[in-house]
Amino acid sequence: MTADQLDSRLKSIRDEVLAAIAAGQSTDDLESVRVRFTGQKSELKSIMGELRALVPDEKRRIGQLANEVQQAVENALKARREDLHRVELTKRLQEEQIDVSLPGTGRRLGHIHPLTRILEEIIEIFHGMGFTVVDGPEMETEYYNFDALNTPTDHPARDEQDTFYTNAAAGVLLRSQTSTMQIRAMEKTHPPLRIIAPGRVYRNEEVNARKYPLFHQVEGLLIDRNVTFGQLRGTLEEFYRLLFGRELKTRFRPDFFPFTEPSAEADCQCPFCLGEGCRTCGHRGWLEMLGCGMVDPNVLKSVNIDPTVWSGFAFGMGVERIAMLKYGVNDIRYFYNNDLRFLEQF
Ligand code: 2NM
Repeated sequence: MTADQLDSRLKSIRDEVLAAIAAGQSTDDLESVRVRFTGQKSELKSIMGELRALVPDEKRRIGQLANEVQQAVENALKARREDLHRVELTKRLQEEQIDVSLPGTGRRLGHIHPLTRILEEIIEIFHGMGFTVVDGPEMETEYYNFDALNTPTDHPARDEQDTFYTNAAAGVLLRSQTSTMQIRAMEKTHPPLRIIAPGRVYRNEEVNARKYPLFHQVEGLLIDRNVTFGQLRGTLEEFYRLLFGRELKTRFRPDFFPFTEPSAEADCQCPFCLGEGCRTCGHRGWLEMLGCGMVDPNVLKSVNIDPTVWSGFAFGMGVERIAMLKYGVNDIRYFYNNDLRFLEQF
């Protein structure tokens, strides 16, 4: 090309690029304009190559024009890029605007089930008196649930009417008490021994306000030399005191359990009326809290503990029952219905 042709070509390239830059709608657009018009394979680059063939004067004139075009394109790109960047930023800022004064998306917090809470409280109290927790299977053998606990084969509790037998194997059942764990602990640990066994137990009973086929028990066991009924009383009184937050009298009424002799129901003075009589205690002034007694020598023998050296006391309580008394709940089914109107009160 002649110098004049190059001159007019450069000018038309300049006009074309500047128009393309002005028309670019994004920083991406600008980048492709830049590559197309000023990149290695662009016409501008090849025109620069042709300058060598010109005479010095023309070379200077056209070279200068080429530099001016190059400079103009760069300036235009830079300015347009800044414009577009500002537009894009403003758009983003607008789109991503947040109103910090809006209320947050509330997250509903759950909380501990009332039964778990009372269970933890009971465990904590006995833990403070040196009892450790033992835990074990809910599916048990007749041996651990009945035989080792001195329960004769013809005892009504062993009836299919009362206990859930499984078809896993002969004599495999759902434990009806957590004393199964006391037996397992005594088999493994030499006395002295101080344990509580909290957990689920199962009894085949018709559901009503006070009974549910699944419930929770905490059973306690202390084995040592020369254990007395007075120590049992002291332990239970301390339990009532910490559970209800005040000093309360205890009352024993004779009862019978196959695994203790003598056996008793241990009541405590009603913490709500202090014996005056109120709705919670059914105007009796006393709350029936738990069963207890001195461990039967036959139970100790079944786990090879010498009853002439060792003696002990044991007790067992229904956790639902205690929760009902403490929280004034009059129907055990509330604990299992999962009705939030009930659960949220705790
Ligand atoms: C109760 C009442 C009285 C009891 C007995 C034993 C064991 F394993 F030592 F024989 N554990 N728990 C016991 C005694 C349980 O529940 C009402």
